This record gives sequence, structure tokens and C-alpha cells, in this order.
Amino acid sequence: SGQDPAVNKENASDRKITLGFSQVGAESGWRTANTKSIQDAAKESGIELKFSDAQQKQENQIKAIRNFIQQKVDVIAFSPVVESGWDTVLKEAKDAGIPVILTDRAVDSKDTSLYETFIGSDFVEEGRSAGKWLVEQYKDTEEEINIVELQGTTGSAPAIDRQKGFAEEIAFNPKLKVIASQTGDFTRAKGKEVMQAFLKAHKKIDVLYAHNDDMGLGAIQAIEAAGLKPGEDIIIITVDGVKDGFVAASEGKINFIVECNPLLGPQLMDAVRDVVDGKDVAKRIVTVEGVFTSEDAKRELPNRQY
Ligand code: GYE
Repeated sequence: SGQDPAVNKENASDRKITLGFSQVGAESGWRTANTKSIQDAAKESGIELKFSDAQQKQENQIKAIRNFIQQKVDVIAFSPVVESGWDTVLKEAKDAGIPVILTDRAVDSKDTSLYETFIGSDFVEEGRSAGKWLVEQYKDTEEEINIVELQGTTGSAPAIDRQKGFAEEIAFNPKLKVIASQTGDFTRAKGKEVMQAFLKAHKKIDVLYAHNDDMGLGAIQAIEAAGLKPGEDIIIITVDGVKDGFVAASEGKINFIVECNPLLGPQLMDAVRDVVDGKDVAKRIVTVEGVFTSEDAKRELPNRQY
């Protein structure tokens, strides 16, 4: 006969929770650190993790989510590779009564009741930080500054937002011009390939803005192969702040890094428990992060965890 939930001291999450997590892939150092953080945090908090790698393909993520629904996991979390096209599968999860948590990347669904919360960085702000630094560097320039941009995965929240925030800021100085912008899919190999093409097509490139460290690191290889000095002949700005990015920055090859924190595991596990316990969860949980010049990078490098 009916227990009063108010006097029931036991939390629902005291029993074993199963979390289905669909990861984007393993495209970057950031992603590797993010995956490890989620796996470690699940173990630490005694949550059973069903982990699935989508290899940067939306169709694989949709399949994984449908599998999780069939397996009746307690909570589904995922980092959506692109922003659009999730409404149908999110509706299926909702109809099955399985709460969904977004981590790292957002979706553009109008119906925000399709997910409990979104945990991750403010990518527009990251783009703004990159742009602000550049505007400051060139505040006295009389010549035109040619910028090339390596975008992240087409249609992904970080690619869209980092481009937007950066464009907003550099618009304050009409001398700053993006002369080429193309996707490098957040990978080193693609970053190198596209930078090679940029160098072939454009005589004067002053600045590279790469939406992540890995593409920047690939581009550095292309720049060096072309007989140019990264960080001097071409000023380089990246986003993420993984170990290899910090190493390149401490060597002066990357001039400015905007941090994007991949260690979302502990926050995710807390949110999973709260959702299972029926507690109120903030609709948006923003990650706190900083920015680093090469001098800062030199100082910070020994303390980097990832
Ligand atoms: O910046 C990039 C990764 O979604 C914030 O994805 C993440 C981005 C990160 O591939 O390195």
C-alpha cells in the first residue's frame, strides 16, 4: 500500500544506474580526454556505462540511441556530432520514458523538453576570446591582415559557434579579413591537408585560426613543410588546450590557445544521479575555462592533466 515518496529516505539512484553514452568518435586529443573522463567518472560513481563510438557519423549515433532505448537503460547521454536532425529519435526516448542528457555539443531542437540538460562549454564565447586577442594584437596595423580559418566538423555546434564568435569580434577592425575558411573535420590529417591547399592558393597568409588544437597541429606540419615558421611567419590561434597544443604553444608555434575543458565526466555523473532521483537539474550547465598565450603555456604545461 502506497509509500509516501516524501518520507521515503532512499534515493532511486541508490540502486545500480545504467547509462548509455553515445560518443562522437575519437577525432581529437580533446575527444580522447573527454572519453576517459566519462569512463573514469562512471566507474568512480558506480554507474554502469554502456559506451558507443559513432565514428563522427550521425546515423551511428541514432542507431546507438535506439539500441539504448531497446535495452531500457536508465539514462541516455550523448554528444551530438551535428546540431540538426535529432527530434525524431529524441521523441522516441521521451516516449519510452528515458531521460536524455546532452554533453559537450548542443542540438537545435525547438522542443527543449526533449532533453533534461545540456552540459558543456560556451563555444560562441570561445570564438570571441580568439577574436578579441587578435583584434588587440593588430590594433595599430595599417596593412590588411589575411586570416585563414580551419573549421570543425560541418554542422557541429563548436564549428558554427566558434566561427560566429570570432567573426563578431574581428568585425571591429576592417583590416582583419578571413580570406579562406574550410572544414578540417577537427582532425590533424585534414588540418594538414587543407592548410597545404591554403598555402598553395594564397601568397600572403598572416594568421591561422583553427577551431581545435589538432587541426592547428596538422597545419603546423604543412607550414613547416612550406619552409615557413609557425608562430612567426603565420600567427596561430587554436581552441582546446590539450597537452600537444600546450607543447606547441610553449615552443612558440601556437601563439594563443582558448581553453575548452573536456573533463565533463564528473558533472555528467552528478546530473545522471539527480535526474534519476527526480531532482531539479539546471537546463544549462556551462563549463568554466581560460585562455593562454605561449608564455602562459610554458608555465602551465607541467600542470596539464590531459
Ligand atoms: O573542440 C574538438 C573535438 O565538441 C568541444 O570536438 C568539442 C570539440 C573539440 O573534436 O577538438
